[in-house]
Amino acid sequence: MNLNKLLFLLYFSICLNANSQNLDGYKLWLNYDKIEDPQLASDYSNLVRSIYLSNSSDILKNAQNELGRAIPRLLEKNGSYTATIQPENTLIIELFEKLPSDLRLQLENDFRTTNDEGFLIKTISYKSNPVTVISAKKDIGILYGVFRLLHLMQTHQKLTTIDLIDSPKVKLRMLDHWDNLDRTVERGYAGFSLWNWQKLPGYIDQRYIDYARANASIGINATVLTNVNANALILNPMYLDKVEALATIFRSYGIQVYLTARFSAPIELGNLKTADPLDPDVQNWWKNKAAEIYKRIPDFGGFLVKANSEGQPGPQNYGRNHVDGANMMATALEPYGGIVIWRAFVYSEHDDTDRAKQAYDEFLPYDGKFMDNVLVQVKNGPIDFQPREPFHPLFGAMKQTPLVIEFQITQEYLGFSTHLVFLPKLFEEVLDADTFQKGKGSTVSKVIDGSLYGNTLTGMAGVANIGTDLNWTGHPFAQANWYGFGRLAWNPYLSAETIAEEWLKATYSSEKAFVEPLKKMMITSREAVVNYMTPLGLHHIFDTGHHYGPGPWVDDLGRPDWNPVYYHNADYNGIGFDRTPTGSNATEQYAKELETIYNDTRKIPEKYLLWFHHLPWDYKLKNGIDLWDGLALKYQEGVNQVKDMITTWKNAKPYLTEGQFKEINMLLQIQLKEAEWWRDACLLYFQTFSQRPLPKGVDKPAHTLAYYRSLKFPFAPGIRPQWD
Ligand code: BDP
Repeated sequence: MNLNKLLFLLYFSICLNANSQNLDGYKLWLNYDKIEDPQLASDYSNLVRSIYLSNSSDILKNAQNELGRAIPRLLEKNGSYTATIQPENTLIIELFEKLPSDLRLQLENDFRTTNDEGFLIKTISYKSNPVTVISAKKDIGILYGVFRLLHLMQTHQKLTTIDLIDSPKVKLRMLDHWDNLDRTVERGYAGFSLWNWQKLPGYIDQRYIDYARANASIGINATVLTNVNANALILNPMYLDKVEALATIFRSYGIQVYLTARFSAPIELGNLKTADPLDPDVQNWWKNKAAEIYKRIPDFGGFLVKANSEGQPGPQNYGRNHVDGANMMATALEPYGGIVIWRAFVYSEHDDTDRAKQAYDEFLPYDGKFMDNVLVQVKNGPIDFQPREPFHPLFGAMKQTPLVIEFQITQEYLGFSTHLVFLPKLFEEVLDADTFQKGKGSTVSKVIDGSLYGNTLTGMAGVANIGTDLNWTGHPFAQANWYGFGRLAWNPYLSAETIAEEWLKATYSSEKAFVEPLKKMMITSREAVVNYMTPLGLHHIFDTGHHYGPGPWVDDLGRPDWNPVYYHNADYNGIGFDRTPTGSNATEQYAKELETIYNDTRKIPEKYLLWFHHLPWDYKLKNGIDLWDGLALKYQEGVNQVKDMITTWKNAKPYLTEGQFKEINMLLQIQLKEAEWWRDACLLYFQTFSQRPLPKGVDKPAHTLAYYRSLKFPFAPGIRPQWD
């Protein structure tokens, strides 16, 4: 055999070993690739030599199924099970209350710190033999524990003396699907909706089960099946039958189902003349609807409601307010333990106040007025899921109302499913932000996990990026955003780096030489997108409707605050939105400590500069260069960062199959093209005001401004077929 052929075979076998099981990405981070390291393989084989696992419930059966799926793949042998707990067991998986008393005694103290969904994995001794125990208070904790153990194996951790106790810090860890009944997905870029309403309830797609498995593996325990721009039909018996079928599957993975409730449903479905929340017939309609739903789905989670926002009906149509509406629904759900999640994403066409201020102004006065089973869901920033926003001022300010933070996992404003952007970096920035509302250290995470104000109902929601694409999320790296959202909902204090590393190892390879550069690439990817789309605090300069590509010139939409020109305010004097006391004074909605910093151009972090200030083109940035030059260089930096990402990916080739390499390489090339498009279009447009040349180091635009302005995308994905 000649050397070339030998090298080829060697390369080929590395590729196969690197990722033989998951060529199409369907298996997500639940790959369970064979453990090649002989020592680890032998340790893990010892661990599963004799397993006891009770499987007396559907959830526990699923824990057993997962072990049955994973062990043969990881170790190329089956685990062996005993019917009762035995001294020879190497792995005992059982509820705390059912453990033999000498094991219970050893674990009692640890259990004081776990909550109902938590678990422990610990090596102790049983009848003088070492044994690893996975135990929990409830079945779901056992399932989470099993998934964690498998994750630790997948990521090649030493498990010989494991001692791990973990509980979720947030109660509701929720995916919001913006899925329509016709299976289109609003702002969805990964195909159609997973829910095949036509074939349900009779046909149970394997995907429903795999979706639930994937969610349970990262601790997600709630799913809202339908779009916030809701269709009342989902509440009809025909659809509830289908919802019930999904709920049955999801229940066995510890996931509760929620629905979006269209406020006008009593009119549309119940033939009532009004949906006024104070009308007794309306109240009864919702009470009966709740009874009907809970009869089918006893653990139904509740309703998510978008009301009086972007044309959706709501209590204000009847002269009532958000509290009236939310409490009316909460009353209907309360007997069954259901909850209402009421969204605070509101801004009005009748109000010319800075849009960034409106939700705070409207909702703060309601603090303390909602029923106990109402949570208010607030987007991470005050505008709308932009590549970068300061945190929403309601966090920390609303002290008596539990707030759910809403992140967007689907990349409406971050390059759809063609751009590699690792969102946990964005989520982390928001969660770590200090609101100062109860002194220093009052971070958004502490608001969300309830520790700041002592609320027990807590939640984190992510607008899902999942669809029928074979790999679920369109871009293979967008899987990391789903994964990372789940991990942060479980523990908002995790770092984005830890998450990137976990995901890379579970999905691709644990080789350090692969993980380290790719981790770096993932972490930088978020700053890259900010740089090439909206640097230095710019925001909402996207093209109309579909939000694909730049449209900073758009100035002709129905309401001022839908137009990019409203947000960047570029003119011959300068650029940026003045939100200080000389402008909209949105800074006053933050705690004094932050207000002072945000108002002061010398103190404000430059990443928020143009969010809060309108500044002249020759304003001197911290590095001494003019704003115009700095802005242009930031756009260029974003493009350069994408070029670096391409190089990193090329260097990772030995760890990838040809198919994996090619797929992402093609996507990165598109990302580069679009990053250049953003840079060129925005700079050419802003240059009409700055009237300054591009600084040295910034590439010359490929086309004219007129060309960029002429681009139209009538079939860009993700828009609702009809806007109500
Ligand atoms: C905007 C989306 C729109 C959503 C809305 C919302 O463009 O499709 O309906 O948010 O969150 O960002 O309600």
